[in-house]
Amino acid sequence: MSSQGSSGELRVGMVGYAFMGAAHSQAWRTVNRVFDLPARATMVAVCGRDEAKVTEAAARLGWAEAVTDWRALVARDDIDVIDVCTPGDSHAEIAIAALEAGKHVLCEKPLANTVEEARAMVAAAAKARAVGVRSACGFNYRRVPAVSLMRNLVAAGRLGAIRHVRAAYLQDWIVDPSFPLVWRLQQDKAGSGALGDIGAHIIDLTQFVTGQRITGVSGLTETFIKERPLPEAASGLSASAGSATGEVTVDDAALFIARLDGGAVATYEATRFATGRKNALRVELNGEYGSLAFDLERLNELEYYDATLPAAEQGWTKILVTEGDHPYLGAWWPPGHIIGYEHSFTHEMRDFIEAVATGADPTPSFEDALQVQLVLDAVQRSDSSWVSVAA
Ligand code: SOE
Repeated sequence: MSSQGSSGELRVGMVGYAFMGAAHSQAWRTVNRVFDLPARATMVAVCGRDEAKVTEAAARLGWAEAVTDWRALVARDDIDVIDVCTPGDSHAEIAIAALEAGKHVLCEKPLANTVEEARAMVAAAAKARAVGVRSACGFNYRRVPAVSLMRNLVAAGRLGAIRHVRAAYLQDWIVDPSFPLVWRLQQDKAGSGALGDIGAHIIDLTQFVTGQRITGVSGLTETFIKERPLPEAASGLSASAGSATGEVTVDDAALFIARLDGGAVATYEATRFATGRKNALRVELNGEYGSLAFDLERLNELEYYDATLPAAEQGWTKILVTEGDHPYLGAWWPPGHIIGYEHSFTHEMRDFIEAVATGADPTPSFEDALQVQLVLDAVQRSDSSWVSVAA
């Protein structure tokens, strides 16, 4: 049976404290101040290998304690939740150990580096669920209010049958060939490159908003810069270059087409080489009664085309997703007052706490995240189906 603090308290231990760790900390700090929830999260301890750095991070991010041994952390009686914010190569080991120790687990995306690891995590989650221990994967963009609204409109039948899904996640932070070989560019640490890091987001998000699952893909991946300087120092997405170089072992870009089980066809593009595009996650759905379009760089808006209106009145409408009736927004600011990137994590913690405290399964489940992993794997394998154009 899972441990639990005094009634209504969830005592959190987080492993990892870089970019995602900071985003999660911000959310754990804020969530109970904004949302009225059946349990209160307490930030008990943050874990990292470097004692000086994790001690500094604990003070900066708001954790009561800094520790260096994650195995000891997951074994502690005063911890109810383990939040895994490490690079992908340690997700499976930490999450499985935590579940076996009866801790609820929130694990950053992508769930794992391989399908095999993801399957083992799903098996551990299923065993733990049988004794009331919960798990979820942190696909935070599901929790952007405009994305939730998109899903609600699709589920209400406003688009009818969906014909096209068009998704892209475009970044440009490694366009410069002298940008160092950080862990996100190393296959043994990250599993894959743009594909798993940001492609995973659009796979999850499109399946979430359409309610359809990808059944088949055909794709290609490319690594434009094959060698980069090794980092001298690195944290999150920033790093300084040393003089030695190393091989880039992941994709810089991944593109694929797909079929979904509800009959839609889809295109996906994930790249870190879209010069000028900083964090452009875009999804457009075209259905028989209308279309919806979302762009993360304008996350307080959702575009809607209602093709059921008289022809003379049809046109794209920009819905400002800033009102109290919109998902999550009633708890924040007065109508019209916009929110940003970090709020998606606060909403993630909100939903996680509510589910755990009420004995429900939080989403996306490890099973949902395994399905994303299977798509990533299929895209990588589909390179072999490439057909050359005749000379
Ligand atoms: C870096 O590419 C990154 O921070 C991803 O790791 C996150 O998952 C994404 O939300 C933003 O970009």
